[in-house]
Amino acid sequence: MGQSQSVFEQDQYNQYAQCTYFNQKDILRLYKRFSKLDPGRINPRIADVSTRLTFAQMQSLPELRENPFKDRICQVFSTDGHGIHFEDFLDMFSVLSSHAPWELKAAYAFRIFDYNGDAAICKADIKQIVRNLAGDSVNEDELYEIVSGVMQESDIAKTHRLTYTEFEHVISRAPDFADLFHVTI
Ligand SMILES: [Ca+2]
Repeated sequence: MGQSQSVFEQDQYNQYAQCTYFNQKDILRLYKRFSKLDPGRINPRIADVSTRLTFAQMQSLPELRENPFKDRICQVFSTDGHGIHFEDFLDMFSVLSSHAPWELKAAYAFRIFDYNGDAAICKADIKQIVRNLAGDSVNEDELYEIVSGVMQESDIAKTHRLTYTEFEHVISRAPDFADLFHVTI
């Protein structure tokens, strides 16, 4: 009975286990969850690494539903920018898992927060981050104050944008940061 449950070849499990923080059992469990998001197209007993879930399907996961950065998380983990196939799904859960080190989460957070993809966190990015976190409770003046405050304090090199090192410094002092990029599977 055990063999019929295996779904992936042993080599495949080994490869996934090497690239993630998961063991074979976790990987199988995640595959079941992946297939459940689109049961009409994905058979939970047959390995399918090409079918892509839509971002809307992904965001129905309780782990993402309430996350203010769920759109960006999907975009960053999507290999093709449009959908999430199983390996993207596995990567995402691995980075968000409690086993992933803070530094890895921080590196992904940098990509997630870099809305315009210029490899820096600029004022426009910070504005968008605060908007996502605070919603309409912050008005334009307050937003301006927050962005200026972050820049004044953290833009050490005075480039009007935060490099990765400067960004790491900001989030290392933000106690809620880890909660945004942490799920339990
Ligand atoms: Ca940017």
